[in-house]
Amino acid sequence: MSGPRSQALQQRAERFFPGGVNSPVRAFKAVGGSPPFIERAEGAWLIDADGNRYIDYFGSWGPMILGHAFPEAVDAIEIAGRNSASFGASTAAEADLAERIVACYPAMEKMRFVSSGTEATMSAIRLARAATGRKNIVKFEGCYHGHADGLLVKAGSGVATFGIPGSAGVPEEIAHLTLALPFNNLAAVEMAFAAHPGDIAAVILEPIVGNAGCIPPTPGYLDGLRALTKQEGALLIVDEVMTGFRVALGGALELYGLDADLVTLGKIVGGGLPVGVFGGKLRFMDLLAPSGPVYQAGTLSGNPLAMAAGIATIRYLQEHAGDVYPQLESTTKAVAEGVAAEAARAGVPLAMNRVGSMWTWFFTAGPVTNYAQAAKSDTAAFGRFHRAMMEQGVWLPPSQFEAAFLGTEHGEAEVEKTIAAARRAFQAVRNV
Ligand code: KE4
Repeated sequence: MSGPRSQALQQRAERFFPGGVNSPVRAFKAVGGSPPFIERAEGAWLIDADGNRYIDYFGSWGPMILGHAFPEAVDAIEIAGRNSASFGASTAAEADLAERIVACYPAMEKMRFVSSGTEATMSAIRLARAATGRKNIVKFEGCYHGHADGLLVKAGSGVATFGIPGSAGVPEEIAHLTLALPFNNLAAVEMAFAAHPGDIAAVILEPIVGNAGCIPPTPGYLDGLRALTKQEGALLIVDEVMTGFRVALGGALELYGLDADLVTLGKIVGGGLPVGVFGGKLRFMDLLAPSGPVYQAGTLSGNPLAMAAGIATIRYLQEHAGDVYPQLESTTKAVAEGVAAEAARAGVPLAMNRVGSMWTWFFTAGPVTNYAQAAKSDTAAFGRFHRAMMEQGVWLPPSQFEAAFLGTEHGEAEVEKTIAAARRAFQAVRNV
């Protein structure tokens, strides 16, 4: 339960912002309780306006892989800030970061910086439509790629029928250009291409779903999508906004040896500052203005403070990848499996999916290999668990359908505290 100062801040915020927040998930609607307001954070810990401390397992929704207030990023932002926050003109720092990105993502032969993941995926789709002269897009249920109209789409009645608006304000005409298919089901994609031959511009996916909770690709699925899109002349857009630099230095593309026509990045690449990136093969990227006819622009694209934070973060990950990723793997394995063991001991049905340092405890027996199976989770039980963990100073993502993350500053003390808190929290889950 948040303290009196957070509650007062929430009341003030509700005067200015719908729901008192600037992004819906922060409102805790899915888990109940009122959201604490953060005053500062350090390492693996958040400190709220009432001085309460929490172990942070969402890390700004991914970016804080090196912990909060990572010293080299803080220093870099401070130095850049003294030279002015923004120029609206080119700087060396943009290519400095791009050089580091392309070293990790060779598929990104050229790229462009934007200020969010939404801008990155929206722009990648526009490029794909221009490159193919086709209008339709395939996405997957449970995958979230930001809030551009064409991506806020729910599955239509049948696999081959086009989407229906997933949000008020999205016109049917736009939703009908998107086909939402079940993840981890290649036959559904084959059927869609058969039903719409020569009409599908691109397939966009989270290579490891994070936005339905963590759902890894089944063996062969990604390679199957790559082969199918190549055969059908459609682009494969791999959205690594969440998985990029998270599951490996080279993201899911490195982990699964996958090639992509276009790739999107965000979150970690900006070190916590607003950065999105879209990039890919030269023949597509050179269609982009001012080289080609596809328009895309942004006042703060390549912002010098964001570049500085991104460079400091990616440089550290590149220089220490041999230690960072094994450490993240072992810490995450310990906490994810330790909590799952407590659920089993308490007789609470739980399916745990994990890839590296992104994972989800689904409150269902499982397995969870697609959104329909994830949706069987007992979200009320997850809500009770979330509230009981918050009361013990452990802040999980406030939704059953989100991935949890940890960073290099999470250690044994945090793991032990989390498992002990879960032991007590599962009692709260059961005793209703
Ligand atoms: P942004 O526009 O929020 O920077 O990025 C959109 C986006 C694109 N692609 C993937 C795979 C993403 O996960 C996201 C954003 N992720 C959510 C959390 N699951 C952002 C948190 C929020 O919406 O407040």
